[in-house]
Amino acid sequence: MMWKKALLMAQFELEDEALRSYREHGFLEIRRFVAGLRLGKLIENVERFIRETVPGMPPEHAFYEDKSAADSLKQIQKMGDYDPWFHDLLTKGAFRKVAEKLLAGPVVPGNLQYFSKPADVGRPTPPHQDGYYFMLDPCEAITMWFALDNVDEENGCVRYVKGSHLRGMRPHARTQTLGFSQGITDYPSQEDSKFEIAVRADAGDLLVHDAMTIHRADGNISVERSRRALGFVYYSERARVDTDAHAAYQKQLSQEMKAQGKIGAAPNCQSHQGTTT
Ligand SMILES: O=C(O)CCC(=O)C(=O)O
Repeated sequence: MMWKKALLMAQFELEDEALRSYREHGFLEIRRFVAGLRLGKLIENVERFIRETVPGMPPEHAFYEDKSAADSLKQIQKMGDYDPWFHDLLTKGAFRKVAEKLLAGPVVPGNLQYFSKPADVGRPTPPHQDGYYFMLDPCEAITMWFALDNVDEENGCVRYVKGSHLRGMRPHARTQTLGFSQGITDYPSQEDSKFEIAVRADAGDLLVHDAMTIHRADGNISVERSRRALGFVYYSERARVDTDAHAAYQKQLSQEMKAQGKIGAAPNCQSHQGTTT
């Protein structure tokens, strides 16, 4: 398993310029973070997880656009809790090192998620700030969005509002979007429109954003291109979670989703810390 060792051991140096840009803009693009054979193996493992592990997962950790259609899988939560390969990917090696660098110190791995917008049916991601879901004090955390497909405006690339991490938490309220239950109510402001940028990515690229950075994505309007990604969440060790508030929120959310019949394993298909559900 040399390739895996290589991925976990990868030395990744962030230039001072990249750090400066991350602090100023609230996000960073790291091109070809994983490439070649290692990328192929990573994607193979995601496909293995979906084939072998998802069917046995509790419904609140695997969501579908349409519960009766296995190929409409939209989101997986807590992959590291279900599979040692993904546990290692989250907790050891290159992804964690980037988090430690950007958060300037030790981190707590929070979650490893799968985000999919299946061709034609993948719906938009509402504008939000991850920190609103995380309930941290201080709000020091990052999310890394790792592209498994080439993404652009057609299949729903991520859009960031440059500098929004420096302008405070915006009001959020419930949305009808499964997996992203909270969205910013007064979006877009003039400033949002002015500073929003669509970030295209190729498979293997890593996009990193601050927990305060506003981001969203359009739906996937391509009829044939998938739009798959992994999301890695890390908290700074300095951040404290309001665990009671978090647990109460997640319980209520889970009940609402069950009542709407929106979660559960697709019949024909063989946490919440760190989630944005
Ligand atoms: O994949 C998406 O559409 C959004 C992902 C996201 O919101 C995140 O990574 O925090």
